[in-house]
Amino acid sequence: MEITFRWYGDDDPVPLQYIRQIPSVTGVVSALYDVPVGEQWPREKLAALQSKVESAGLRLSVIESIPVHEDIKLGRPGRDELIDNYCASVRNMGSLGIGILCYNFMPVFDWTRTQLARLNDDGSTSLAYDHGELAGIDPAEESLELPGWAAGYGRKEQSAHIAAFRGMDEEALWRNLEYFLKRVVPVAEGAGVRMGIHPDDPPWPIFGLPRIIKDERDLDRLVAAVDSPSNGITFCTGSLGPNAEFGIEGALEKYCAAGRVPFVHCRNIRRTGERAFIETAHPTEQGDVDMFAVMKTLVRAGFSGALRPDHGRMIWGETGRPGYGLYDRALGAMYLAGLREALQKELNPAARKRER
Ligand code: DNO
Repeated sequence: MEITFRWYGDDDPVPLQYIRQIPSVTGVVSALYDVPVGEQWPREKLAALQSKVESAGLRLSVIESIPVHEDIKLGRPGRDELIDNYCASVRNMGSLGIGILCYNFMPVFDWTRTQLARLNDDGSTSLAYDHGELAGIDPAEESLELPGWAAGYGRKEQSAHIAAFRGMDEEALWRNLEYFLKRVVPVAEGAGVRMGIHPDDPPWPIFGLPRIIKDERDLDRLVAAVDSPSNGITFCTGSLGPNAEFGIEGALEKYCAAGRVPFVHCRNIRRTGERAFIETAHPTEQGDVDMFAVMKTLVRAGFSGALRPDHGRMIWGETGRPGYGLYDRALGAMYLAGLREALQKELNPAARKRER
């Protein structure tokens, strides 16, 4: 199991050198941020990213994400060409030995929060979500700044997309996801790339748009859509956790046993009401996700994929990209590394022997 850290490229206020200094972190999760959505990712650009990461003494372990063009999600004419481009990008990743791809199939908006800096008692700030507050937000409003706001599309295009998805039911979105997977997954398998869909975040519909990767039933349907180890899940505890009904450990155990979890996002949240939560520091006692149980499930399963600390709070006066500062995520990485060592030594005597 490799501990990784997300890096947003040269514009990231957190340099690769700092990531290298976090004990136990060996892998980087990144992407090409300057290729327009829908176009092929050139192999030489990916290779340049990879060598930059490697010259900092790290490994480019995961691509998060190659965005899926809205026309694919809408099932519009033209999607076949866009899917061909997607396949070419996946092949290029694979040819460079980058073996994990995280992607999502959320219409228009990726992850969404209603507060970017909610003040905690200790002076730190957290990302937070309250469905009641979202009801008062008009996504066509220009002054909004939400972290998962669809980048890469102009306002007009975005409003047109919203209108198109509002006329679509979940079943139609499923059919478009299945169409996409049936074409891309075999290519990924051939290229040695394991794809992991990111669950909808939060795990319910927002702004009247359909969302389909919310719970265990959805994840079951996803893995059944194409029977391949390359058709997997990015198991994000903080996206699935806001739904109190979701049994994190049971589901994680099941999908790991099926070989469908290439990548894990460890994020803790505290539910603060019906469809409301705040993002907390990583340790179990800080939130509603039992991080010890998550790590125990992974160690027991012999998980060999990548995991990363997910969103952190802003602490020690840090400013930066919401959820993606250095300090709290680095603390998260250390905590996860501590759990991993303790669990591996307890549960895997062979590893303990080697340790001596
Ligand atoms: C949020 C991230 C998501 C994720 C995409 C994957 O912090 O987990 O933006 O990268 O949903 O496509």
